[in-house]
Parts: sequence; structure tokens; C-alpha cells
Amino acid sequence: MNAHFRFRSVSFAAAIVCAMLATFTSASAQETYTPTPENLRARVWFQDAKFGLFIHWGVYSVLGDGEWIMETRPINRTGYAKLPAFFNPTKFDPAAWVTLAKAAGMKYITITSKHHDGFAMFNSKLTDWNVVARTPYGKDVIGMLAAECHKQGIKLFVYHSQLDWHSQDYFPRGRTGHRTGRPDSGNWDAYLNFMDGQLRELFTNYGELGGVWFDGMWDKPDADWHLERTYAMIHQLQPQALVGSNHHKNPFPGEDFQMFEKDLPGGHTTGFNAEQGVSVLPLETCETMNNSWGFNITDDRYKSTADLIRYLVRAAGMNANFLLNVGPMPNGEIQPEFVQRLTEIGKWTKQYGDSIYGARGGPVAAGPWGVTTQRGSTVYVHVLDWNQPVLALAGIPRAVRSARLLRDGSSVEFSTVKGGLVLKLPEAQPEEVDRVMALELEPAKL
Ligand code: FHN
Repeated sequence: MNAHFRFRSVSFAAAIVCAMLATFTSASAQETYTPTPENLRARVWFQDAKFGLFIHWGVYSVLGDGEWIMETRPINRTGYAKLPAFFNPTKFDPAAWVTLAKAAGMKYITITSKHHDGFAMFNSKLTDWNVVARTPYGKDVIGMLAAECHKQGIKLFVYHSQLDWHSQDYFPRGRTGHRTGRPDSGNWDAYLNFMDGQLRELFTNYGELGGVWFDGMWDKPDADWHLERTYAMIHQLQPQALVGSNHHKNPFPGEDFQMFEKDLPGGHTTGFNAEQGVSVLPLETCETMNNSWGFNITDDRYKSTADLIRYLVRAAGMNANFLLNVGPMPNGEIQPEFVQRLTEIGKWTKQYGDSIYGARGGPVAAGPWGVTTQRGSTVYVHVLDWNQPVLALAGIPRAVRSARLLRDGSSVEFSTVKGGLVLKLPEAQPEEVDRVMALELEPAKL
């Protein structure tokens, strides 16, 4: 394992210093990539932000069976080309989406500019396989959302699929996309130029973006993706833009954050992240609200609001952001089950947001009982699953001055024992998802 990929459980201040040092260490080892000051500031912003909305939206939503329908059904290129004619989301209201995200307590939005079907949800001049040219709707979805995000002051990231089931030049093929009816020939370099061209459009025509969330490199893990060239172009166009890639491996040079799919950092429950360690880069984990990324009309395996809040808190305790997905319907609306959950999560973030925003993973190792987060000299103890009257915590770095329950500000009894702190836990309220306690520590000696 590379020296700068290591597991960590460090204090807030130490984490910041470590992150900066490690960034520079890895940058100098990489020789070609030194993050700019803007980029480093954006990384801190990202870690402070904690919670984002993931949006999978494309012409596939019309079929109501997820974003992989072209591959799974399968539908060849000719058949799939009939689909855009049915994409007319007359109820798409970017203001409503952004308002909903903000009400949930989300600080950024990551939307599919292009998924694996290769269909651009923006006004690309490099292909007519795009939302403006091919759909009756005829409007630039990414442009509309970007304008609204700028207006409402929330950052927009683009999800961009490197894997492409439409392009003939995506050749040799990888693990997927063999049943699309494309000829067995193509020009890989031309494909990479096309991809870079579309990224140039995105990072030129839509104002400042938060960054890019690449996906699909896992389809051809051994191909030469010219990552250095692509990443350098993005950083040159927008130095603050954060580059991340869901390749399910340890980060490559030029990446600014690391993501985990459907797993907390270091988790290996899904099989996606088996080869991934946890780097010192800012971290993010993404999850679906039911079991689908793109709109799926039969998928009603909704996670409860409580489970989603617990996931947000566990991610924060492990120093990661949570990117929670919706797959809007073909009419442009977000389905009511998702709206309900986001609204309920918003009530929690409004009341308890202080314990996660701007915080970092806390000093106590996460356990089945819960996690800790830390901001400055405040350690937040999040009790998620513990029915005992006391809780012993090891790893609090300094003496505790006071402990209070965030719900109502009441004092929490505690005592110091050798090697730790024992909290006498207040009774949980019915339906309480997270008993949050704030411990004020003695200030750090400088
Ligand atoms: O294949 C995609 C999938 O459709 C979805 O976009 C998720 C989101 O993390 N990522 C891929 C699988 O790794």
C-alpha cells in the first residue's frame, strides 16, 4: 500500500495538518501535480460541506428501469436512439430541486452531465447526441441547473461517465457495452479527445463548477486514459475544481478527493471498493435512497429517513461527506418518497447540523454504538445504537470541561477514568435517531 494511504484516527487539528502535509508530499512525489491554493481551499470547503445531493438523470428515466437499461435489457444503439424523443420534462423546475437540496441541509449538487449511455445532458457542440438537439424539451438541463445553483449559492459538480456505450470510438470495448450494435473498430484517441472536448465545454460554459465526479474507468481499467492530460486541463480551466473518480482504486495523481460507492470509507460490503484503501484526500461516500440511481418505477425498497440520517452521521464520523442520490422522473419532478425523506432529513440537519458541518472525524474510533465528530475543541458524541445507561469512550485527547445534550442544552454527567471518559447517557426520546452530546475540551496547548 502506498505510503500516503493509511488509516487514520486523528484529532481535528492534526487531521488538517496531516492533510496539507500529505497533499504536498504526494504532490511532490507525483511531480506533475501541485494543487493550487484555490484547490486546497476548495478541499477544505468540501470537507466542511458534508452533505450533497447526487442526481442521476438522463433519457433512460423515460423507461423507469434505472440508468443501466441500455446494457441490461439490452437495447442497441438504434433502438436507444428512439428514446430522446420521449424526454420532455415539462415539470423540471431547477429552483425547486435546489430549494429541496438546501432544505435538506445539502451544500452541493452532483448531476450526471453524461452517463454510460453517452447522452449529454448539456448543449454539447461536439455531438448531437445531446438533450438540446435530440429531445422535444430542447433545453440545456445542466445549464439551467447551473444557473439556479449560482443564483441560490450552492455548488454544482458534474458526474461524467468515461465509459460510453454510444460512441463508436470507445474501442476496444471494455467489460460492458458489447450489445449496442457498434462496429468492431474505433479510434480510442479520438474518443479521449472527444471526452476532453466535452469536459472543456462543461468547465468553460457553465460558470464556476465544484468539480467533476468521474465514473466508468473501471470498464477498461488497463487502458491508457490520459488521466494526467484530462485532469490538468480541468485544473487549468478551473483551478478550484475538485477532481474525483469512482474507479474503485486508490486515488491517482491529479485527483483531489476520493469516493466510495455504497460503503463507508474502508468498507467492503458491496464488492465495489475491494481494492481501495482510505487516502488522506477529502472523502465522500454515495448511496441510493431506494436501490436505484436512475428513476426506477418498481423499486420501492426505500431506506428510512432514520437510516439515511445515521448514514450521514457515520460518514461524518469517518471524516467523509455523504452524497445522497435521487433519480428524477421523466417529467422533471423528484418523486414524493424522496422529497419526503429529504424534507425530514432537513429537520434533523437544522437542529443538529452544528455537529457535522465544518467538523471532521472525531478522536474516538467509530463503533456499533456510534461515532464522534470534532470541530475545534468541541467533540460531538453521536450515540446511534446503544441501549446501555453509560458509554465509555477511549481516545478523547484532553480533559473535558463540560458535556451537554445538543437536543436541549442540558448537562450530561461524566467522569474521567483511567484511559477514558464515561458518559451517563440521557434517556433516548422515542424515535430519536442520534443522541448528540457536545463535549467541550480544554483548549489545545500550542
Ligand atoms: O455504473 C454506475 C452506476 O450507474 C452509478 O452511476 C454509480 C454511482 O456511484 N456508479 C457506477 C457503478 O460504479
